[in-house]
Amino acid sequence: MSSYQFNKEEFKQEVTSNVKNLFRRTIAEATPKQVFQAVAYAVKDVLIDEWIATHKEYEKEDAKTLYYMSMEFLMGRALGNDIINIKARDGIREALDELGFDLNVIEDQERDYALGNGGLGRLAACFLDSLATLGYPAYGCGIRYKYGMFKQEIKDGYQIEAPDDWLRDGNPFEVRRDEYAVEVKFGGYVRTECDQYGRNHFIQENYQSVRAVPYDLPIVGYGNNVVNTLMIWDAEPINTFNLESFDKGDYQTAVEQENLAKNIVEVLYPNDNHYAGKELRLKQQYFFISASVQRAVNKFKAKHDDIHKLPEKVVFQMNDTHPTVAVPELMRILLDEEGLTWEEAWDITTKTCAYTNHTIMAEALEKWPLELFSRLLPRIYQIVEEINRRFVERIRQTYPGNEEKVRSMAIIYDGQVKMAHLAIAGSFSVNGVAQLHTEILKSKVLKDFYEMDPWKFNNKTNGITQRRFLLHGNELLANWVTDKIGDEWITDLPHIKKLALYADDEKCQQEFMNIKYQNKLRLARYIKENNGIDVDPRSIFDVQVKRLHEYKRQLLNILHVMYLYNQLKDNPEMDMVPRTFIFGAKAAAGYKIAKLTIKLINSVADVINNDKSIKGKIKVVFIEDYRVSNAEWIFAAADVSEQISTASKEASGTGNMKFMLNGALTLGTMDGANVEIVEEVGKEYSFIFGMTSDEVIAYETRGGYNPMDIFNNDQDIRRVLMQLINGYYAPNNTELFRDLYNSLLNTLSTSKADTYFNLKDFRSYAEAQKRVDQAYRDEKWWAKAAIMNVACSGKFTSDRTIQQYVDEIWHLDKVTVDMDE
Ligand code: 26V
Repeated sequence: MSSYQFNKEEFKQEVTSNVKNLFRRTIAEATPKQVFQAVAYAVKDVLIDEWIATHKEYEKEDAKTLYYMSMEFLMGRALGNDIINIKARDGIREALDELGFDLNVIEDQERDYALGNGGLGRLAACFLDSLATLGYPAYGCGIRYKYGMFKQEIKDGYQIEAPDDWLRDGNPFEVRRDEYAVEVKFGGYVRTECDQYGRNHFIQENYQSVRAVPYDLPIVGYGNNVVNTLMIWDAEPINTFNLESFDKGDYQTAVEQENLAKNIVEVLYPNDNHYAGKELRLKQQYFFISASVQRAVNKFKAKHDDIHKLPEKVVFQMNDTHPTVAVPELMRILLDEEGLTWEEAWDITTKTCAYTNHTIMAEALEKWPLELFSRLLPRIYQIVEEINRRFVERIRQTYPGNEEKVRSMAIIYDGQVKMAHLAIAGSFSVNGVAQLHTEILKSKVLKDFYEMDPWKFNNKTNGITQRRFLLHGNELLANWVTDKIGDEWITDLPHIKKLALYADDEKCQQEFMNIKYQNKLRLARYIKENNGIDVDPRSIFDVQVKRLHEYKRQLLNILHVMYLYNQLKDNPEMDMVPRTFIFGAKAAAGYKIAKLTIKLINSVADVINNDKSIKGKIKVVFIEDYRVSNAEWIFAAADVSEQISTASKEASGTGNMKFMLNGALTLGTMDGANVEIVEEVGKEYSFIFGMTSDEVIAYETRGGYNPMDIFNNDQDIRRVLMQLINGYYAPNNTELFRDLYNSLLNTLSTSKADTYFNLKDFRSYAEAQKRVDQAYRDEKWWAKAAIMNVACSGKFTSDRTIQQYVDEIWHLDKVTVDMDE
């Protein structure tokens, strides 16, 4: 297979001519931003040929195609990744040098594609990278939000949200595909007509509709000429479809439809793990699902006559319950447009759809009020009712006389449509995202469904792409690894195991720690520029970056910092390795306690960072606007990876894997994929603490525990908690952190206290932190442990995850693309 041959002189010419045509400037006059655009178009020029060739090949092979349906794709930046994957990074760097520009500066001009919240959206992005690299025919299907995840500013210690106008300067990589536009209908009512053969036809009338237009983004495989597609849908007014509404003077309808189109794709909901029941959110879901399902069926029908064969050529993976309307939407098309019987349609649908669960948090479960659901999607609702009727009938047949099962499993119950139940009923596969998570689904959360259809349930432990999170994000370490063991790890991560041979070698240890030091310098510079804080690159970089959520327990982390500071104040000579505690997190805009936690972290940072008496032994940094692009730098610089969720709550975590790959040691609970990380690298090279998930679940069944016992008996904890309400970190407002204090201790109100077991796990956490401090003093041991973490990270590549989805769920065939033909 020959791959793209980079020609430096041609490339320089193309960049120069792009600058001229786009901006009427010579290359010498161009700004970095303009050069970015010019470079992006030059790269796109290369990609397009491979993109066309890839889809020709898929057509020729008539390959089975995956549609990965997701409300979120957290892609980060494209340029740096794309030029690595076409193996042109070194060439382009040189070309830019000769034109007088630094590749790093040019890459830095691109905005993140922040079309996602956190773990679930980033997982989708890693999956697309692996699918293209492994050569599997796949589309990502999502929404082209006008505004992505908000930009976070910190003002006076508080989070301020600013809109992310990511498309302002245009997106050089996207291609609008007007020819694939489809119509999506909302509201109105359904009229039933009986034809001469006695068959019912369902006609939606008096509806509003929008025109869905797909924009394609290239997803570049690593060195294999494969370019897949992320198809994100934009909404436009339908006026071109029915101008009559104006003729009839129905001005109102026209305006409403225009607003509908504008609103649908306006903004990504910035909630993570919290269902709010917003009508617009359901509109977004049906909008992109109806458009994607129509496109998939149309594409299939263009080549095949027998719709019954759809499952042989098409598979829909639903990323959480957000795309679940794909089940009734496919049923609608098969019943109403293809004229199949219910049994035929159901057979096809349940062989085409598969569902991934990403959380056990009750507040994330989607349950739509019937009134809203049926008003917005009248025909879809009829179909869901019939799915439910038959499903309940099956439950009653399986468990005669057991109405409790009906209550707990029905799709429609208590005036709500339960999307998880619909997803399970309509799918041939239901998977969790880490071993522990899948076991909890089977034994607790989805127990009844597991008992009725055990064959549907399976685990697919998450993974991450080493191409972005090592090769791109940590070039120094990537080059070092390749020097030692060759470059097979880039497409076959388990090869990285060979590094273990070097873990005891003192010279290698020094080289490794020196690279870590360089990466810490790079992050220190970033922190200085963005936060104005000086940090010591020789201190331990102890990092917790992820969405802010009570179950992730950033609060436990900062309470421990407060405790450590108290110790240092009592005993300024205390022997400890200097530590920099680094946080990065966005809080959902309406999540009060999460926002207050950010304020607390910043208030503690203010006091500690300005206290000369502790001689810089502790620093606290909150990195503003944590996102994919700065995450790459943060992982590269970390010594300690904080993975401290309440056991059982974090379905998998994927940040934990990115830290490990970059040689940070895990300080964590036995939760999510931490369990498997520890299994791979060994307990001796990790710092594990806290309650197990069984213990947590046992307490929860008993109604919690009483944190007052700890408060009354542990003077250090008591002191820290009192500092939340005595103005220690808020001299002008002693009440500022009262809600945090109450969340830990309040036994007055109906809400339970410390439901995430912060105090219960505190001592064990502090003790693990002490072990970190001790361990870091032994430089050789630490270097060895860090290298062993990198060496044992092989399992956590998303290439492995994708291969398991392919083998056990999707059954796709690999395709090769040769550019010589
Ligand atoms: C849920 C909701 C609920 C309705 C409102 C908007 C919204 C937006 C996102 C979500 C997703 C929550 C689930 C989620 O992100 N789970 C995370 O998935 C990661 C990938 O599997 C996994 O590593 C994390 O542990 C898990 O928290």
